[in-house]
Amino acid sequence: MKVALFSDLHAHPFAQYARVLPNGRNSRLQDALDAMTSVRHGARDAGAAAVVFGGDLFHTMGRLDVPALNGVHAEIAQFGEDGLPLFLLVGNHDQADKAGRHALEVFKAFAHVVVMDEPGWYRRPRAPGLAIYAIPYTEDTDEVRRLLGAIPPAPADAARRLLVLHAGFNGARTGPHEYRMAAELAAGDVPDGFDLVLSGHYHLPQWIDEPRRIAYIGATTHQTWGDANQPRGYAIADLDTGVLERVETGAPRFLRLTPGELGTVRPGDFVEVLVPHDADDAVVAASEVTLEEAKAGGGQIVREPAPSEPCATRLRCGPTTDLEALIGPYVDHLVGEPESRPELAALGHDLLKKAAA
Ligand SMILES: [Mn+2]
Repeated sequence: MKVALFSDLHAHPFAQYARVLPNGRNSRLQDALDAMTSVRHGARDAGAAAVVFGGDLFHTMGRLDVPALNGVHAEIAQFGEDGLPLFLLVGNHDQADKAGRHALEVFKAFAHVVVMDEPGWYRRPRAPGLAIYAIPYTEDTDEVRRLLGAIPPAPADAARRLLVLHAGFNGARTGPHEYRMAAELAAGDVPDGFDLVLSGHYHLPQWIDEPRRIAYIGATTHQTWGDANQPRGYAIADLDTGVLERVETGAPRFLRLTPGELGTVRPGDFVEVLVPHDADDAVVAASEVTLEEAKAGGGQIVREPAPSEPCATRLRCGPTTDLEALIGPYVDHLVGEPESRPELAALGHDLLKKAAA
């Protein structure tokens, strides 16, 4: 049995590099909607029994952008025409308040959609062999751990069992701008008995554990510069073999490249071209032309920072030396004029005393 997976869509009219399309829509929102179409076609072509979404359908917490809601609503309706059951988990960005209200409520009206907004087992007659235990996002990791320890037995007639959550896992790699939870789950918190454990939340698709039992689905598209050069897309999971096939959508990517790598740019990509700090203006101009010829959707040429002076000397202090003892050698190292050193050293000692108080 195959299942199509996507997560962290964050459908939103992002302003950066956005154009207004002939249909009046923000192009960055359209990119997310087109990615949903890719997931639907990928699921159909793979013969998937169902589609599972790992949370964060929308971007802005607590309120819905009207074009984003209408566009996502229309895409979700299309999944029904293909006869595919669509299981939607509530992520933190979909939540509106602590009382449990969320942005996915409206989709409960679709017969093919299952909104997983409470911990529990979820099933659909169209995918009779599949049972999904879902844990929607909560910031209380201890509560998630408690729920994981108290999962009721799976329905006996379910041949395949998935666990889907939206949580932070210890050891996961995250992008530079991603919010990392203070207390995270460990792979060992997840009980056995599932064919696959899937999480949304962190945007980099990856396995969490060595036996390849727990995976981050990863975000569907690139959203910000924090995503640069990282893989994004959807996945087709074969629950009989445990193999997860990752598929990129055609959505624009955020890329940071050298001029020599510009051949990898697809039309529409957002590209930052890194040139050496001392590149002459001709190199910069040539890169600008190449970027334009590649039909990038936006971007710029950036000079790399000049390399800092290599460290010629080391303070003669061991790594375990206490801070008090470091001040003298540090001031000697930095300050050229010997007559100003005592005053600065005294200031340093004074600051340390204040900091310790
Ligand atoms: Mn999230």
